[in-house]
Amino acid sequence: QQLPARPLFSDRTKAIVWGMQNRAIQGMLDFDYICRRAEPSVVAIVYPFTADHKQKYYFGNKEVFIPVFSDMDVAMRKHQEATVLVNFASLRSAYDSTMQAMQHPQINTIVIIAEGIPENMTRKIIKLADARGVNIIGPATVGGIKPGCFKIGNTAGMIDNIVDSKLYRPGSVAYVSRSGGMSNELNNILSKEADGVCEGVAIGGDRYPGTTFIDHLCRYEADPNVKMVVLLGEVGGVEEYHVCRAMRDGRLTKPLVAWCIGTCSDMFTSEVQFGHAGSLAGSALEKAAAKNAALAAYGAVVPDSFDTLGAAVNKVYKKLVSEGKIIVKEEVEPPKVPMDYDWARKLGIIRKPAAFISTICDERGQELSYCGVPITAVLERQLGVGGTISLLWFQRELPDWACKFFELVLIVTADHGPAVSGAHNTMVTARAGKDLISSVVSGLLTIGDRFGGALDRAAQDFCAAYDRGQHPQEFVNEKRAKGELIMGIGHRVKSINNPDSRVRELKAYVTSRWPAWPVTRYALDVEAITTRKKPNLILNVDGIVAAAMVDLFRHCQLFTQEEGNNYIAMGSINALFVLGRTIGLVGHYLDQKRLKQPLYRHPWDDITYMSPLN
Ligand code: Q5B
Repeated sequence: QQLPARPLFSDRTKAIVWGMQNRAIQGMLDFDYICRRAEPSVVAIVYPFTADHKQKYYFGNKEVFIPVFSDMDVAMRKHQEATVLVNFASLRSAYDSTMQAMQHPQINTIVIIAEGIPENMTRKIIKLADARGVNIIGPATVGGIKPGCFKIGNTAGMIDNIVDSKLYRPGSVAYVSRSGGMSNELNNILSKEADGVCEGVAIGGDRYPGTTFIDHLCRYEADPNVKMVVLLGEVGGVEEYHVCRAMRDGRLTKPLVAWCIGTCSDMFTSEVQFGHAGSLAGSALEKAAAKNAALAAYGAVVPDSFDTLGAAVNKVYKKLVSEGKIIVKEEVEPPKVPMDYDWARKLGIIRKPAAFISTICDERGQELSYCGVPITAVLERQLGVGGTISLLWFQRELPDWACKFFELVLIVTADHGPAVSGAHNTMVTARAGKDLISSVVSGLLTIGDRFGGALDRAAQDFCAAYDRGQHPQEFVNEKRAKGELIMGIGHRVKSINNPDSRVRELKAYVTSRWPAWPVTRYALDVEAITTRKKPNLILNVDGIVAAAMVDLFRHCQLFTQEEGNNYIAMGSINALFVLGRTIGLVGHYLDQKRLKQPLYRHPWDDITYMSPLN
């Protein structure tokens, strides 16, 4: 391919990037900023796997939005100022996207990053590119860089590396290499041994690169800002001989320092494939040593080894300076790019108070852990739902009898029929066509003092009365005198004549397994008094769980009294009912949906209508 003599990139070059390569794009914008470009070089992103939207980046410390298009044709139409496509498409889609991009005459340069594109496809790309006058850099390349103007994708690495190699302003040396990694090395060498890079391109490691050494060297020849040139070739291929011929014919006249990597291939008894697809010597001519000898023979400065490449560059550079062909310019500090928060934190140079603290679980490592216990251990040790509650709610491993109690509570509170407030609300909501979460939440929101939410206050009241040594009769009298209901006492349908088997089971469990249960005893004494007044004023399910939990906190020897009181005050006992009843509410929701129940409308004859005027 014969490249035009005009430069590929300027400080006004605008590019479209194919692929959601956020880091690479931010890297390009950071480069633009330290080069003092007036505007970011990336104008649009093409990514077929997302809806059109805008993606946020930084230009210096200003936030900018770059539009993302799912359709390349739309991106091209809306951003006709773009002349470059940086194509991060995978090896599977790079061919199609490159061919599509070449249908748009606005695009004059396409950089193909993907490695492993089948060679027959690359050759088709090159054929069309030749016909359309499009410059292809790659495939299998990191790209290239033109200091002060434009950076392709991830070329030259992170911003501190770019600053270190003075890539924010043009130098006098242009280079062309195959390898992207080695081009980074060249950026460094040229900033130390000369006045830095004027332009550098890595043509990529494939056997058929879209553009070759000679294409770029001819461009550099025509560019008055380029005073000397570096060529970093490698074993395999014959591209370097085209360079020799051009030197011989006088088409390349600028001082050229050249080295072909892979001279060590002679030490192997068989042919060795180096890193790139193209780096395999098919004949003696393709060996690095042969190519170095030819380059030297045609006038290139060829060092003894890669180690002395820098010294060779320095020698040529100094000569050009002494001849007045390179005027050393005064260094100007580049603007500072604000460091990314994540990177600064990684380097340990900033600290910030966390917005949240979490002490119950950690999902960041290899394995999720509940309060320090890996999830596999929770399973292996069969800690069960009760053990999981013990870890996640109470941050400690409670004894087996306590964990089993939690499970028992969940079972007995899971449901108490469709007539109770919570289930009723869930069913009405489900029948109004709402989703599972809305329906379940509407049921949960009915939980309160009168229905399923009396546990915490029952625990507080029973234990406070017990602690102050108040006789149960006095406690009942005091409550009556204050006009207060006793939390945990009373039931709409259950009574001493129709006992609540759930309470019976819980009572049996607690009295047989608890090391001590004085508060439960106290609550039962209260029940003995209230049921004398009315048979339905029994210790209800809320009351028995509440009293048992106080005894659990106090006698399992794993909580201080203060910790236990705090857990009650925080609402942890009500939480048991909430969790248990959620199971039933989900059941009621599914039941209504399964039965395809219609919208519920309460019958008029069940409502007494009274006008305030009557
Ligand atoms: N009286 C539970 O009341 C209920 C009294 C009392 C002193 C009391 C009531 C109550 C405290 C809160 C509580 C949890 C509203 C209940 C649950 C889960 C459930 C539900 C289910 C499930 C029932 C009649 C007479 C009046 C009252 C007096 C009533 N309670 N005195 N202390 N605690 N309890 N909630 O039947 O002289 O005639 O004026 O608020 O523990 O929600 O299955 O349904 O699993 O889903 O409507 O089990 O006890 O009685 O209010 O008409 O009162 O008894 O002062 O006396 P009732 P009321 P008087 S378990």
